[in-house]
Amino acid sequence: MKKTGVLLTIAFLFANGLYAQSRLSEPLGSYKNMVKTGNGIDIATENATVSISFFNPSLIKVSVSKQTPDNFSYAVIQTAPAGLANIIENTTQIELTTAALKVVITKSPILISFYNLQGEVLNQDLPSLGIRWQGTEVTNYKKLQPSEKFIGLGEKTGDLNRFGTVLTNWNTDHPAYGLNDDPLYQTQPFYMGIHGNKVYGIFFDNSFKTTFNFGASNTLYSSFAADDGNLVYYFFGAPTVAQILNDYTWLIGRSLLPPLWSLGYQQCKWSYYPESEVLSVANTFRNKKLPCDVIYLDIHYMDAYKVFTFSPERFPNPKHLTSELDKMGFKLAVIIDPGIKIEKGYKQYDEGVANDLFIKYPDGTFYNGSVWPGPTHFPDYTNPETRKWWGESFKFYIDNGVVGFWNDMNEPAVWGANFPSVNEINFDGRGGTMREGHNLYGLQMARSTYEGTKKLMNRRPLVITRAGYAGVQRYSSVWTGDNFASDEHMLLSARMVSNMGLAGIAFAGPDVGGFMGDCSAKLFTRWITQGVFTPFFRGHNVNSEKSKEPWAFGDAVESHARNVLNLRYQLLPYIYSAFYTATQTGMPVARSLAIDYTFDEAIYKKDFQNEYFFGPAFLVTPISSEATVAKIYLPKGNWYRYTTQELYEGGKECLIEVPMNDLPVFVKESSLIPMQTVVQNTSEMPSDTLFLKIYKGSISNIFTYYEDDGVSYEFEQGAFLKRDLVYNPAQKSLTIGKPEGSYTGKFKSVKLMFIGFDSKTVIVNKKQQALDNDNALVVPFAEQVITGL
Ligand code: MIG
Repeated sequence: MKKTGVLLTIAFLFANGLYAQSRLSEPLGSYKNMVKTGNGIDIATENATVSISFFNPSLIKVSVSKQTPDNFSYAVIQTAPAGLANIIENTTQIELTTAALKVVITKSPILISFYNLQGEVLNQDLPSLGIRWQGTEVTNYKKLQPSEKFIGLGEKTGDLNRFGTVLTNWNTDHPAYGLNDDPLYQTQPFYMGIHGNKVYGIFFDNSFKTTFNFGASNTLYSSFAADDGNLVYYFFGAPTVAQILNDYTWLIGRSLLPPLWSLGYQQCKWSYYPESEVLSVANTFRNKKLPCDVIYLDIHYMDAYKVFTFSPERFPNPKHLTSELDKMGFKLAVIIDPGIKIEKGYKQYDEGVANDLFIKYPDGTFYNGSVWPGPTHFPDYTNPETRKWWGESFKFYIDNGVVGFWNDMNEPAVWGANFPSVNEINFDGRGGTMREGHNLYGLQMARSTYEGTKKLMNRRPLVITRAGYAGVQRYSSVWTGDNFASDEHMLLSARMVSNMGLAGIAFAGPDVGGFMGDCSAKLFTRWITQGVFTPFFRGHNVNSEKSKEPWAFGDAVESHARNVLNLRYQLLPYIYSAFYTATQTGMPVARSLAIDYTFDEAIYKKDFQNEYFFGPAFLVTPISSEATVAKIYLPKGNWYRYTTQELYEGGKECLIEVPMNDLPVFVKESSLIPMQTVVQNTSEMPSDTLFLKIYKGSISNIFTYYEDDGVSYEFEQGAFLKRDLVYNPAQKSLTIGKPEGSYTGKFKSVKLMFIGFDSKTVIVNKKQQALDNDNALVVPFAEQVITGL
């Protein structure tokens, strides 16, 4: 008895001690030993392993794990080469130096600091907290730098500068989200910190629920935390936002070159049906001469909401529909939800069950959740077999002439909004639960859709997705989900889209006109104008409200819509070239001013934070619907108001008049803007003259002009036309560069349109040539130097 009592007491004390201990946070602890790994080092600490590896001289991976280090990632597509860092160890610290950065790791306790080669701190662990666990939750606390600003995290609401906020990543279907609501549909766990004249980036590659604190409720730190998993982050130390974006998109992959037709205007509604209504919408665009390329079918096209079916009543002959649309120059896109209706005899259900392709409970039974079709199973897109099967299923649509695939509800959304996190998934053979897989579901669905349709079509599909994770731009475009018809939402969408650009997603846009709520004529006017300067340009409408097609707001709005849609189509050579740049450097199409004016305080002000660049030339200053005068900010330099060609001096705020029929858009001095004649859709050929606007300025400028057939993958074999257009003010010259690639191109000649220049003549081929009354001159679109500007 006595003996048992003692043992019980010991057991009690022991258990109690552990219990007490687990109620506190656990630090990373101090250094035990270190090994060199070829591309970096592994440090054993008291409680974990810290691996540091170098992907390039300013891109460093930090991986902290209590268990076995795990290199699994659906985002990262690169590996670390060997030999980039010089490693010096002494009794108190380890120093790793590359051609661009110095990383210092103190030993007791382990703390990591990143310095530039001038010895200035870019980012460092907060000494008092460092990296710590609470249960499975792991957090890295970073010391707040003086006046530090934070930008990033992709598709989030809120302000451009995220200082003072906490943001969470847990992909969520959030209809009519509020202006500061969080989380939404996407997880883009990448941000940049800005302090002094320094900037750095951090990508926290962890797909569990993650939380970023940018100095909220405390004065000491910014932090990033994950519910579980290893603490794996990538540090970007290149000196500019543009270079960091280049490195980030190199690491996780860049945006695809979209089919040219997807850069036109797109019309959507929940839902156009039956076939006759779809054709009548298409006809209306053509009759009214409103350019448009794509029409969408929303969920009512299906038979009982079963994906990979058409309703026999509403769409008895889909091939007929797509061939009629094709004659009018329209492409058809259809919505695809992940949930597969539980119904014996339904092909996708039977195949999914037979081949074990759906998500399961731990006991091996299929998870059954309800969405539009009623009880459904959910494909496990982390299973390579499922991805292959899903991809091949698109043969059904493709045989019917569908070329656009709109992936919805892939957070995944389920009635009740609580997809069980205990559900098990394949994770490409590694295994895992939806607690880790939830934020990856949209990414893997988009991937399956893209890989399948690309293979079947051998032409570029349009893939759109609502949910995603870092890297989604490798497969898909993104729209900002269920927004609302309000000024605030229109302005928010400008921020969200340029924020997605800061996360490597070039092809993004909102529902123009607002998905929910009535849109006023004025709001629609402003929004369709803003849409012209948005990478992904689609009108959509929930349908319980008033119609939102460009003709639904009366004659005046219709005629304005025609003007701006015409402009969108005239700008396609410019826009397509901007997309090409995004595929090469990660420079987005909608460019936050934080890219080029990172250290200009004014751009972060609430009044100006919606402004962004559309491609290299256009500064867009979104304007609310009731405004007749607006206060805008023009960064340093000279600017031309696009519509009036009036010159403005930047580096200050200014008041501008903003009549409803105008464009709140400025052109940066020295810009080059290639344009074409208006077409009603992209299968119509423009005239064979390219229109090149050249804006006088004092800075040299290179525009990378890019063109290809717009639909195939032949550009990968060199079938493109690429050339630099160079304006050099010092030499008063314009150079049309040497063509690269084997594609001939649509344009035989180029009409040079000089804006802001005094000279009435230029020198072409050593000969003086007079400009016409509009200060323009037509020359062959061939390699040459024009001087005397
Ligand atoms: O539960 O398919 O965001 O664009 O029209 C709503 C119907 C499902 C949500 C999408 C929206 C789409 C709607 N969908």
